[in-house]
Amino acid sequence: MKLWHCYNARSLRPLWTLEEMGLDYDLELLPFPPRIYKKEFLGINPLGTVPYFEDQTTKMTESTAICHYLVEHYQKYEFGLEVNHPEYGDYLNWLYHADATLTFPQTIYLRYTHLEQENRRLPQAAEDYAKWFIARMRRLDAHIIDRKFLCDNRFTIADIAIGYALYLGESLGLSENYSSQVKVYLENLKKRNAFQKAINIGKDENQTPTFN
Ligand SMILES: N[C@@H](CCC(=O)N[C@@H](CS)C(=O)NCC(=O)O)C(=O)O
Repeated sequence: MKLWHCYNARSLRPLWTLEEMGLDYDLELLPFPPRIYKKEFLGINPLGTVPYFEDQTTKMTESTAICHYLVEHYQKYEFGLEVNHPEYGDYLNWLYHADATLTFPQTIYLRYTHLEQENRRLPQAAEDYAKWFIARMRRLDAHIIDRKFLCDNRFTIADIAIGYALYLGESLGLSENYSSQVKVYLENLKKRNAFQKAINIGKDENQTPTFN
């Protein structure tokens, strides 16, 4: 298996998952954004995005889908839920919610506050999508109030998928508006050994904006 990763990018989801599962993998670290600083990467992944992942003939570009693939393909159900589990629908919903609902508005915020050149920055768009992100956390706020983990009272890749979105929001300076229960949930996830290992991979070579 091989994963292409940029420090702090969404490829942290599969990297954290690989570390939790103790699977063997090769890693290629890329400068961010690779489409500018590592143009040959476009020959491997024409989207130019990370994560990019290969496992024999399997080639994937969606961070949460790679985590899901690892659970299913390697039968690592201690990190996921099987289809006949009563919370399976909820589990899938958190997996999709993580990127489609929570990470998406943050990328607009990031683009118009940090990544664009000064003269193309859009404070109004950034502010609106920061509010959008916080408003979309209502479902998580209600769900996590009496839980330590999202599904089945145990750690799963749903926590990795959502936890990364919360970690990115924190890196962007948006976490002061998190509810107290979400702050506690995120702090607990960040204490995990596999997370601590994964977040430090590539730190020294990092060319990614720090976001802070
Ligand atoms: N939906 C994809 C999005 C992948 C993506 O857009 N990754 C960003 C980094 S977080 C990227 O590679 N951006 C580089 C670019 O847009 O050139 C996922 O969840 O993995």
